[in-house]
Amino acid sequence: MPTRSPTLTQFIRERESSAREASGEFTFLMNGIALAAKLIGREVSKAGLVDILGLAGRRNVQGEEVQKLDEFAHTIMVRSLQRTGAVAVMGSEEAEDPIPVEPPSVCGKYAVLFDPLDGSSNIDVGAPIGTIFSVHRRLAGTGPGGMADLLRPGREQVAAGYVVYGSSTLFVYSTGQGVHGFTLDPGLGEFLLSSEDMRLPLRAPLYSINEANAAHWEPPVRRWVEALKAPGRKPALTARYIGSLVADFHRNLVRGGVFAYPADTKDPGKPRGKLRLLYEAAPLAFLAEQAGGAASDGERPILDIQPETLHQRTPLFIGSKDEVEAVERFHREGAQG
Ligand code: P6P
Repeated sequence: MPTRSPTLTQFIRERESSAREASGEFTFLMNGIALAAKLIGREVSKAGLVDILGLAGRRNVQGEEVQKLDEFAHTIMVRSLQRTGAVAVMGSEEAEDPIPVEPPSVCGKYAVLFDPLDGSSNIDVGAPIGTIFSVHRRLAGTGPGGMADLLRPGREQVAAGYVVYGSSTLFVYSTGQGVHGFTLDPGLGEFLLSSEDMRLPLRAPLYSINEANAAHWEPPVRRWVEALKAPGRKPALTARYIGSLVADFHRNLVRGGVFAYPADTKDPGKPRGKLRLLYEAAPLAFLAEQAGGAASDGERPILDIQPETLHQRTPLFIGSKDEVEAVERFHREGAQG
């Protein structure tokens, strides 16, 4: 008895076969990501039981302590993508350099960037964490891909999505034909369609920002946040901040809201803020625009930024369109002094 809701694979085949070459390579790619999500989710759900909590005793390219689950998630993503036969090169938050797909693995036509386990600082407190992925078609050529296939503006993505490992495991993606959400049925081991064509409400009922950094923000950001909290504002906003980008973004996609991680002067090593462009901001910006929202670095759409380095950071304002447009206005006014 087929399930009433289509599985992720069935949905992709129904939607994608009309929209791209019928090679099925894209379906293999998405199945590979979904398999990695199931494997990572299984370990995340056991994190408290198995000795994989705590630090792996080394620092990643970002200079951050690597949690053992980060390492596991990275390895699972690399192996699963290599085995799809659909990928030419990968970029991972956990790897300084591009990871070309080389024989005996079969090289495919996609370049994939990912944050294997975002929000990992929340692993040992049971808060939701996630995987974020961004898919480009490789530049012309065959054989293993390289950095040029990865350093692409977000506008060129052919797909993007994320997985939330929370009270349930959710898989949300878009190929430019709307944003669709799936929920893992652990008994079946399948992601089943749970939210078709998700839309971001225009007005934001909530804002999500780490106000502990307020003293380090640029003046336009401080003025924007003060306007969000102004007495008499209609509708009054509430504040929600989980400190896990995927969880904060997903809540806003479902309820409406705006999330911000601005540039700040707190860490001289991170003048452009904490979040990364290629495998955090750009994929989520793709989803936000697909859902009728917006994403900006305060001055221009995230999707229009031409990346220069694999791990470059960017300020991020993302979610309900009205508020993203408002923060850009504050930046323009600020520039006029
Ligand atoms: P802060 C998690 O470590 C992360 O990279 C994102 O998931 C999250 O949005 C952000 O950092 C939280 O940073 O400085 O507010 O703790």
